[in-house]
Amino acid sequence: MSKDERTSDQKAYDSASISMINKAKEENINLSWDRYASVQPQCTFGVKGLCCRFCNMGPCRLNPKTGAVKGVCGADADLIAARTLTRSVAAGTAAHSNHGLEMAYILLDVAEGKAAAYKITDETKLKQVALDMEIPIESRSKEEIAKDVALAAISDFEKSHTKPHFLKRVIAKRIKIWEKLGIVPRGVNEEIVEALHRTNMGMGSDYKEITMAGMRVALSNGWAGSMLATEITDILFGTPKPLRSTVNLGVLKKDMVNVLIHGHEPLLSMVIIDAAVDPEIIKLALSVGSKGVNIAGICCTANEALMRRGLPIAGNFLQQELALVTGAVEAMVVDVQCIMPSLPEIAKCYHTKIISTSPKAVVKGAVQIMFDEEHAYERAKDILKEAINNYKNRDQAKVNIPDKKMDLVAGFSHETINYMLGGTFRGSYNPLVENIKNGRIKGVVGIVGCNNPRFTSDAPTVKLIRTLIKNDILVVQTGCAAIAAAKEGLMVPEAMDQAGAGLREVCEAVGIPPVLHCGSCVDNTRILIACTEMIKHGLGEDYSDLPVAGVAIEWMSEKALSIGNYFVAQGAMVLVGVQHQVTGSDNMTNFLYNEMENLTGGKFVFEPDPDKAAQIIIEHINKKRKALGI
Ligand code: NFS
Ligand code: SF4
Repeated sequence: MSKDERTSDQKAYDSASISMINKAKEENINLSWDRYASVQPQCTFGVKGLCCRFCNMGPCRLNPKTGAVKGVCGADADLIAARTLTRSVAAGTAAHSNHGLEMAYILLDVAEGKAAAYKITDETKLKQVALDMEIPIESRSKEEIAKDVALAAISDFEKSHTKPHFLKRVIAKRIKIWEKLGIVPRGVNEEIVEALHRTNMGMGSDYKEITMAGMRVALSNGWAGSMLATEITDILFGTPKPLRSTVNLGVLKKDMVNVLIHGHEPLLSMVIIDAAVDPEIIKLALSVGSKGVNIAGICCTANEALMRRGLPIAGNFLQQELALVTGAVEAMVVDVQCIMPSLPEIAKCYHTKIISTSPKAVVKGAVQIMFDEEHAYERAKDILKEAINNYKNRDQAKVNIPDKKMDLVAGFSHETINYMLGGTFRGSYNPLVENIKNGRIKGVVGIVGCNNPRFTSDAPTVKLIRTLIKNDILVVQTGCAAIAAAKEGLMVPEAMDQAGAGLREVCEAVGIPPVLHCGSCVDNTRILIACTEMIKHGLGEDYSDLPVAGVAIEWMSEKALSIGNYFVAQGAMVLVGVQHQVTGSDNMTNFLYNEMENLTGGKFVFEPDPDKAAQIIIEHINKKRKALGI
């Protein structure tokens, strides 16, 4: 396999990652960056969206130079690019939404007394959600309410020809825009199925229509699939409140049994955190000569547990392999999504056990301990015992835990933002809106998504954030991009020193960092709610009026495509650092990056350079401010 010739500091930004990349090289271990090099050159037909494999007359690769301007069926570049994109958006929507559906079924089990490891933790949130779903709450037990909420949530996925309940939360003017465009979303499963149907061979051939269907399926993610995942997770595990924690590979402990939780659904991992303090588990951990069990996380499962329990985070997406290279991990417990298939192979170089827990994501070469909600606590203990018994196999000669970790404050749900910026007695978005109007805060930018070996991992995200806060732009974050910023110390109140004078003043008064961790990728829906609140508190009349933008500069996942789409459909500008695979079609490129603005008020912008990206965003925010007369 060919190696990535970039130096380690060209591959990753933080020193902990760099040192583990070096260690992997010494130990002859291939990482994502090496595999990225090995697949070069990447297929230009794929990159440009000019390859269709949707039927068996193909695959058809279009190449105008050789006269291949249409597929066998007659599909042109516009159509092939549009269909491929919309299918990816449907797949990303499916991932987030299937996770949301899973949460809804657990809530139903809890309401029916069938899942002993879980309970209704946040009754206020439960009631709020019930009210938004028009479910009665007067003189009813929380279980009765929860059952109706769960059933209503399930119907948002499974029922056809209905609209998701949370569309009631959307500003009316925006619904009118969607009605005009024909993109008011319906049930999530229906939207996904229809998107797959629409993109078959011999279906519609209008690229714009198919792209807009992609917007609609994404909206069903934003206002149903992902939003339900967030709300139900809050109900079951608590709505996040600010708390302190630590981040980066240095959270692993030399003298403890290290267990990493990795993936996206917090159902098992939250119970693992509880089980780790079970006297039986502590006793066992001490009996093998360790000082106890240390749990830390990777990716969004980690973000979920960080937000609600202050769980330390070992790293983001591209650090999952590096965590194993420390040689100090007894078990990495994986559930669903963003789990590299390479993990078991790398784990073999050490004593680490990869434990696969989701029947939907059976990882080959892993120990299989399948999650089961009725016996969640027992499964969690089984997993911890497996890890503890593995401690004796740790080869100290191979252990190197980078001495690098950073403090952070996380837990910024939209309720928290409301409460913190609104003052002690009465939460409100008024002060935030006032600070935007008076210019102390120029705007709000959501910086989200993945990291990607195409870049020096995390570098563009972090550089962009530093420039934006210096220019008085408040940054809100989710996903792996949030972990990237946290590692650089941007999520502690002291980071206000790096902010412009106006933003600094607000951070100082309220005691918040200039960069707020809002959670996992499904929690981008918290940003939708925050934007809605800003409008309700007098900042413009529609989402497209707001001085805000979205960014997923290092994105790689189809989930990020779906998120980007729902923000553009909402009326936001979304900046990406990797172009959509549509550039072989001038029409599609123009549609997404220009013309879309005339339809939804939002559009995609492509700019991988963080300095130029910052300028584009600042100009955009200034333009929106000017239009608002502020
Ligand atoms: Ni989001 Fe979370 Fe990370 Fe990207 Fe993957 S973990 S759901 S997809 S890589 S941000
Ligand atoms: Fe080729 Fe059309 Fe089949 Fe796609 S759907 S593979 S373009 S014939």
